[in-house]
Amino acid sequence: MVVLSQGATNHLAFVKTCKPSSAIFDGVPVVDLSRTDAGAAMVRACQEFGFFKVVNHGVSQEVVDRLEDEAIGFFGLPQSEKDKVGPANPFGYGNKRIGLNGDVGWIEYLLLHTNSSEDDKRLSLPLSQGNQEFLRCAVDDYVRAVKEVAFRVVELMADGLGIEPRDALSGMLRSEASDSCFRLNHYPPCPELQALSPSGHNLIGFGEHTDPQIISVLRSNNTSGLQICLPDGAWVSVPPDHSSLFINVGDSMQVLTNGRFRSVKHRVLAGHGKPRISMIYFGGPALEEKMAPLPSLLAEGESSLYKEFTWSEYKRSAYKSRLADYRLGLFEKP
Ligand code: GA4
Repeated sequence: MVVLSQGATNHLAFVKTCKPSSAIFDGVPVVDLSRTDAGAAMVRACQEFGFFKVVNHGVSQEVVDRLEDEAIGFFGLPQSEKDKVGPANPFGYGNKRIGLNGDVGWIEYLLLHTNSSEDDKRLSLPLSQGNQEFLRCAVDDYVRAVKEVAFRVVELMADGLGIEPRDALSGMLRSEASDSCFRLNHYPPCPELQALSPSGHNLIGFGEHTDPQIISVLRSNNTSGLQICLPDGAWVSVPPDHSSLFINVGDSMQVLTNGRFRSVKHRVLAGHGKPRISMIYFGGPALEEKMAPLPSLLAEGESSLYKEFTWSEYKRSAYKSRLADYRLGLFEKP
């Protein structure tokens, strides 16, 4: 029998589990950004999985390490200090509650605007105090570097798909008005709860979902937990790789490519022995941007699979949904 301490039982309300899945995905597509066939390799990966990893991405290890150290420092602060930056609504510090509609997970996080002055306005983040000032700087430096990767990635995708102009996608992300955000996640280990299900990873850290934006660029420490859903519906674990960046196709990219690229359903399992730290840039378009297939991509006679909507409308609808909902369903043509 597993005996839980009072502290652990209080936490049970936030515990969701899923069937253990031990399959390790050894087929993660790898795209080397220094190769001339990078665009074609991305197109193949996005059509099949909506997911791949990038090597030779050019983000300096020093910038990554500094942010990871700052993140560890922030999540290590006393709860009362972290709570001063919360609750996330949606920006700010969140603890076990995800979004605004009742989703929970074994996670704590900081959700930030990629434009720090926006955060300062909206959140009155106490980020100019003590070590949080360093955290904000580390975030800004990392985001600056990872945005460059995102711009290159979508430009190579445009090349691979024959989109004209080739900056049709990157322009959306480069725009001053781009509605992008950044999250730092900490999945603490939970040995007591893990004891309830000794078969391994099956506590939900972040439940299954697709990302609403155009693309997401994810980096994690060397701790497993990320799983993606393959086209046949099987969940597989992505081997961690702290020196590569993982790319998720988001719902908006699915629309912009009229379904040629699929947004990838993914989730994170927690409860392993080591804490998992991840940092994710979500590249989105401007609020007024029309979300419709790029004209140069449509074949003759091909019509959009989706009704007309703006990113602002999609975002509003996403924030009314639960994590696992199929959010594009409301926008598909009958
Ligand atoms: C998933 C992708 C990003 O992490 C995020 C998430 C957002 C949140 O955590 O506030 C959402 C989720 C995400 C999709 C549906 C809504 C909104 C939680 C939720 C239940 C920041 C985003 O943009 O959408």
